[in-house]
Amino acid sequence: MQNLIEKMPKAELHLHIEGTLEPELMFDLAKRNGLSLPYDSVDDIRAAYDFQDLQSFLDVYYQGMAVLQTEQDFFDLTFHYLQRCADQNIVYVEMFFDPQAHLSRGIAFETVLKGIIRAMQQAKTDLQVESQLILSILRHLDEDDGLKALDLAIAYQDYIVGIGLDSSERNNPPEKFRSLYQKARQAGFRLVAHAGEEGDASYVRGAVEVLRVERIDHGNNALQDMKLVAKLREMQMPLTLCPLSNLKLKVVEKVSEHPLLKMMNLGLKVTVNSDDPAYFDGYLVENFTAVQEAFQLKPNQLIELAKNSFEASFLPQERKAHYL
Ligand code: ES4
Ligand code: ZN
Repeated sequence: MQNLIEKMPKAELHLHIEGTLEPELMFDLAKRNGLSLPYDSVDDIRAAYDFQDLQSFLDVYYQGMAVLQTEQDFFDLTFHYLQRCADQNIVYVEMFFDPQAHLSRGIAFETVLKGIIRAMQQAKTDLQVESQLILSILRHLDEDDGLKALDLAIAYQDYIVGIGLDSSERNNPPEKFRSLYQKARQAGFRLVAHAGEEGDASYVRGAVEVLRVERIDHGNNALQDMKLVAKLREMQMPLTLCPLSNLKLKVVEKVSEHPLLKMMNLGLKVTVNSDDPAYFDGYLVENFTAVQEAFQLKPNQLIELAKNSFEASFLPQERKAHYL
């Protein structure tokens, strides 16, 4: 079973590149940039990754990314992650990045984008790992701040496939970004949004009906509304589930209480993803292993999850077909 999980070709669709910053690299970059960290050692950092909820994680996540300053830093971050992909037979990945979290620290958009893109190009030739970028809007900031990020995405549209929505969910409902998503849709971006991680089912409904997304990131709380579930099934709306993230942020108490199997049995199109693997104790293989062990998934179910990851991707149809 472990062999199947490791060897089958997989796509990852819910991955924050800033959430792949391992403590070792955080220390290296802090040293290179002459910054001091509020931690004494790598072990000290790992010990601090004890989260109570989404916000307690986000506070640490935004602080961690302060070490990312130069184009080379963003290259190193991204290339390290894409090397992990090669190790785990992840052949295709759609990565989120959070430009507003860097712009607010005085880091230019071009610095961030150039470093990430150079790593993506090198990984394609050297590692045979393909990737695309999704610019994610920070929902705790106002829509005008997001619109500035969207304008940058439009200026560099050749390098960015889609627009997403992340950060603190509660009290920042999808409706807050109605105009931004309309503009992004008119510009031709693919659309996704985090919804139903800590927000209730109405946040998932809002993402689908108001933002008109093509994919929901998380979506756990959709199960509170069975009419919505019927609609998601009808639409075959993909949900990018993140089991170890949900465990670490106490969205679920145990992996066995994760909605993944219930959703599969309801006929929903679900995928397995790692979210912020450096913070949540596992990359994609570890997420697959956790749900296989919790639910005793059969080989055909593991294969279905891997196929879903390609089907739900923004690859062109003929490229998807190769994996289905
Ligand atoms: C995130 Cl787990 C999660 N939820 C919402 N926003 C995020 N940004 C990075 N990780
Ligand atoms: Zn996420």
